[in-house]
Amino acid sequence: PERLFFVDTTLREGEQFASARFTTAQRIAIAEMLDAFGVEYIEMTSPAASPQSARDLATIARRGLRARILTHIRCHMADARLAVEHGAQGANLLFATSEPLRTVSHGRSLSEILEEARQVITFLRDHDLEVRFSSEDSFRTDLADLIRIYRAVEEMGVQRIGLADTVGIATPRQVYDVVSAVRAEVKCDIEFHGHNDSGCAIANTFCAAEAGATHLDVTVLGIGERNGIASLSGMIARLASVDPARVQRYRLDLLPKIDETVATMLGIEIPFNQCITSPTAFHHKAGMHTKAVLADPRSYEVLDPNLFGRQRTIAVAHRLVGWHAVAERARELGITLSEAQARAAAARIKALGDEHDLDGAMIDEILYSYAE
Ligand code: HCA
Ligand code: CU
Repeated sequence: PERLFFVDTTLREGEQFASARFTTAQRIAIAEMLDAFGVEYIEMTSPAASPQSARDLATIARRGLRARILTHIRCHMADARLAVEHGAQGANLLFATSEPLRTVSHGRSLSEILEEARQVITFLRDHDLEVRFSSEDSFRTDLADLIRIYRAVEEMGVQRIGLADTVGIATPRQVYDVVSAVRAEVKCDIEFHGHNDSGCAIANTFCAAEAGATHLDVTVLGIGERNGIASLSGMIARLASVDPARVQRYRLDLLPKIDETVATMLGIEIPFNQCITSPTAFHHKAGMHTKAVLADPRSYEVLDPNLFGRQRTIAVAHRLVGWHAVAERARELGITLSEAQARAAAARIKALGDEHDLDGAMIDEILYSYAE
């Protein structure tokens, strides 16, 4: 199998989403669902963030999940000690390296950053934690600086370096190029974290994997700061549409429940454009589409809904309906229509649909009128 891992950060990046405030029970439920699904890593909020975050990290780290429990911390000794004390199995270290963020937010030179990093990385490795070092805002960081940092931290003993498109500015091609350049310079694993400000989170994360990234950051529904990062269902869809074998190790049928559960916790609906789990993800409407899908679903479905415990819908209660879809609905009702009858029924539905909204009951009534 390919070396590709999901780092689900719903319990860290996702907690930075506007309406997120998970209780302990909800954090446990999310971690257990993700673990059952099969994500390899679960990233949790730093124990330095709040007392409850610290307790919940310890609780979930002790739970014996298959997924490794990581915590996302600043590259400081104080945070590193807390990560160890609370039982994290790995630490995802972050440091701002781009010009805009270094001057605005941290104001330290690269040499200062690396000096502190050495101490923190050594301490964490001595305590057997898996360590990742990520450059915040990697795509506005000078490439030579980036490579200098990654080579230095690799030499200090990290298992993985991370590239973060913190502001969602990177283009897919740029991600491919930068990750390829970094891939050529380090031997360790590479993580990618992509924000969605310009709508490229999934594309960018996929390009990172194509260029050799091994660890992909996702959250349930893509929640996170602002409009979030790559979603778990989106990345599964992206990989499965290339080759379903790439995701067959996951419990794909659990995806709808995971997305629904987290949406409910957040007080939102699953977005209509969410891959796989949107209510309309497998909804076919226009006559040309429904005719083809009824003949062979692969005509307009790149993903098989059954893989994810979902079903397609063939919509008939609207004016774009085609007679094939009408005939199929009649068959479901046990009514046999001739082609001429199905065409006549479709014409009726179209005319009515021009006048007002339709629903399934109205359509069935029309079809029953042909049954006598
Ligand atoms: C942030 C941090 C981060 C970290 C990503 C990472 C980002 O909230 O700014 O550690 O890889 O997007 O840079 O989420
Ligand atoms: Cu982020």
